[in-house]
Amino acid sequence: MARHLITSAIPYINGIKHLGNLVGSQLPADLYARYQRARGNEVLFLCATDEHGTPAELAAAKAGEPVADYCARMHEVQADIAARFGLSFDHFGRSSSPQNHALTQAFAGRLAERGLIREVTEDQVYSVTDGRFLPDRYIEGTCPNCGFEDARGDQCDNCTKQLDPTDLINPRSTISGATDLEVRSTKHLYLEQSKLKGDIAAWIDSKTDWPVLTTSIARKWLNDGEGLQDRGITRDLHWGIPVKRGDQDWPGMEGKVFYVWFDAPIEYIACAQEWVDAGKAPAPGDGADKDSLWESWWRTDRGADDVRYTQFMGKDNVPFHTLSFPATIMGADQDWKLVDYIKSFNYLNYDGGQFSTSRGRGVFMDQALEILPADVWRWWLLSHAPESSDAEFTWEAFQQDVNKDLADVLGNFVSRITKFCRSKFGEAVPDSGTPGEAEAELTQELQSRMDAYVRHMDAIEVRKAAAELRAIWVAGNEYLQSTAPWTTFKTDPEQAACQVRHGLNLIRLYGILSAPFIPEMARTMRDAVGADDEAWPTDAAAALGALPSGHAFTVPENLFTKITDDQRAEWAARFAGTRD
Ligand code: B3M
Ligand code: ZN
Repeated sequence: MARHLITSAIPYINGIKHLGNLVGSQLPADLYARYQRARGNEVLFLCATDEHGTPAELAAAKAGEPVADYCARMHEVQADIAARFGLSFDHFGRSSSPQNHALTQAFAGRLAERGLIREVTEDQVYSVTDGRFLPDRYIEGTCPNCGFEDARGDQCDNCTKQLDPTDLINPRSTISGATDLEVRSTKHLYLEQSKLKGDIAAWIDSKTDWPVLTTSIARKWLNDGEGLQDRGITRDLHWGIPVKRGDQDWPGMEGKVFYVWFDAPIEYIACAQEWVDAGKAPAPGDGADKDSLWESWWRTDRGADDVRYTQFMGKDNVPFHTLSFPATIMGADQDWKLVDYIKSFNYLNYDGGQFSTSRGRGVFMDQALEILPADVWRWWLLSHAPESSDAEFTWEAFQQDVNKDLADVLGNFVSRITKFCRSKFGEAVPDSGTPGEAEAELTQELQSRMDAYVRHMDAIEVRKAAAELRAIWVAGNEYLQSTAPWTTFKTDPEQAACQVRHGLNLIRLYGILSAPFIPEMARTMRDAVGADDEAWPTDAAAALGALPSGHAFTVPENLFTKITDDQRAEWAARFAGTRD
């Protein structure tokens, strides 16, 4: 039994993710976790909410709630939606957890001990009215270059000139509109990543099996002009993890917090502790302590050397996972596990443009579930995962694809075979007839496709795996079409019984093979044929004879009702604009 640690990029707390976010991290991570579990491997699948940073503070202020309350509430909202999407996290944690506070502070202390942190004094804009330093993008004013009045502190969107906040004419706070801004000096901690550049470059070079998307982004950041820069890991904010050296105060750092991108990946580790503390981990063996339960996943000196760790994320998160977080891990030099494989994704676009959280453009996770079951989305999104290039969601393609795959091919197959059997042989697997050439061909095709499916799933080639699964469904449909038991029955009922028996066994096979993609529909299929053994089928011939004759089955509800043209038009209109 192999051990798989799997994490998805942790979604920001402020707001609900759109389907483009979902298909770029949480959904493929879930596919892989479900697959590895189904193969009988040990899996720890973790995700969490990313709760710190200015956007969380601002969203809470907008909602009129204290930020801690806002985060607690939104965490529950996201956890609920994730569960309804069938995302099978072993734990859905919070980057604001006490475990992550302690661990983040411990990492900072350790990095300082290793001589990798220096203190830097900087000038920064302070808003007296807001009582805080303002990040560059929360300052607006008139562009000195083109006169545009809403230029941001980091860049003018009108003439694209890169700016410093101090360049702006009549600068104001975008939080309050206040104009009483001053430049004050403030001290920050910098992680000296540049000292680790050689180690990180060698490590990336050793990852010859990684997706090109992942390594090309990493190399670009390592080698382009600026290279691996030291980076500030503290901020002048109220909400976040207080800057400490382990559990000691850090002189001069009072009132400051760690930068959100410093603590967020550390939450991958803290989340395993949260999983243990929530009582979800299996009981420790004799003489083992509680810490060993999470350390055996995360510390190579405590048993994690046989763990394979896979991360999933959108391409915009790749630099932080290939450079910054590894710099934290390597810099600490404490046998923490480094990631073994990073699966990254391009973007999914929406109907001729981009999904946009700020403009509410596209379909968001909660809205998706209001109109269709999770499996329909799961199937379409995964079978169109933006792996080799950006992909595009259009309502026409969506309607056409899911109607064909889930209704015409899969749903139709299940319903025809069960209904026909019930009407001619009753609700039990019939026993008679001898398999012939058609059955031999079916077995052969299934065997080669099942092998390919497993190869693609092992390699996390999501689209290829989906295409192979679809072909496995099609093979059953074509078998049914060509053998036509309803015709056979008129002249040779025994032969028809044999065909039906194969069909019922195919439903069971589909109920297992399809589960990582469409867990609910897969369960419906398994329940219909009373399949309780979910062991992963590797032998097609054995799988086609798994259900004994006389074994009872039922005719299931329609797996999926087709999307009508009216529905499609209604939804296209509903999701074109701004969400309220
Ligand atoms: N929260 C960005 C995002 O949601 C960020 C990922 C953190 S992963 C440690 O896409
Ligand atoms: Zn300008």
